[in-house]
Amino acid sequence: MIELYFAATPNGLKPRLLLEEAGLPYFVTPVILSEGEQFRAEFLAISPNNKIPAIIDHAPAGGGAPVTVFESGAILLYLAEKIGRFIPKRTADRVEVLEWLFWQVSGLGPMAGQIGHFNVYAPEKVPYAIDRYTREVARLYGVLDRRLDGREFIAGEFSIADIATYPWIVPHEAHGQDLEDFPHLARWFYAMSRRPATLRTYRGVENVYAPRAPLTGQARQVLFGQGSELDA
Ligand SMILES: N[C@@H](CCC(=O)N[C@@H](CS)C(=O)NCC(=O)O)C(=O)O
Repeated sequence: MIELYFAATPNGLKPRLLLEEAGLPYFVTPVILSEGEQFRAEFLAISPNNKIPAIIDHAPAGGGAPVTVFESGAILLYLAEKIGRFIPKRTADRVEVLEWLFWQVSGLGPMAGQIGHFNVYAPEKVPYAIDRYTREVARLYGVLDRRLDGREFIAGEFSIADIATYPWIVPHEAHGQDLEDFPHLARWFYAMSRRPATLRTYRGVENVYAPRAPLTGQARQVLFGQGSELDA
């Protein structure tokens, strides 16, 4: 059984989407980020970067002690390899999936996260930051739009590249993007939205930014006030 340390954020929803697609048995351990549960010692032992998602595989392949994994990209890869799905075996096909998986976790996710922060959470409007990150996310959407021209999925068959990317397109309005500007991306996005596993994953998830807004001063400090020392 897989234990998923989860909050309903784009990164949290990625492994849940995979688990739903795969039909793998799992249970959720909620992590309330605004209350600082990500800084608890038990959680840090699994996820030293104090971020969700993380998993514990209580029944790893071949037996042995439970396996813990943090970082959404590593989790998707671990689970895909465990079940032998959503990641091709052939080297050339596999590397394409990995390219787009890494593109998502190192580019789209962090940049969209920044514009989400400045549009939704920043206590004042910072025009330079809003302009900088809106443009960068538009550039990334453009890259993905061109990639999806003539392709049903991001890399070959449906894969962890699609699973990683979809939750970061869901909040496109909060990211200042209009899908009408990206027709190939829009076609892929609406097809992804209609998949039964997507519908199950997003049941009850209205707005990934809503649960944490408006934030109390204490929650704001927990989420955005951390320095190098653990002080939560
Ligand atoms: N690179 C990480 C990013 C994870 C991440 O940013 N998680 C956020 C929620 S989407 C989080 O746990 N934030 C809590 C905090 O920063 O204290 C991944 O892909 O797993």
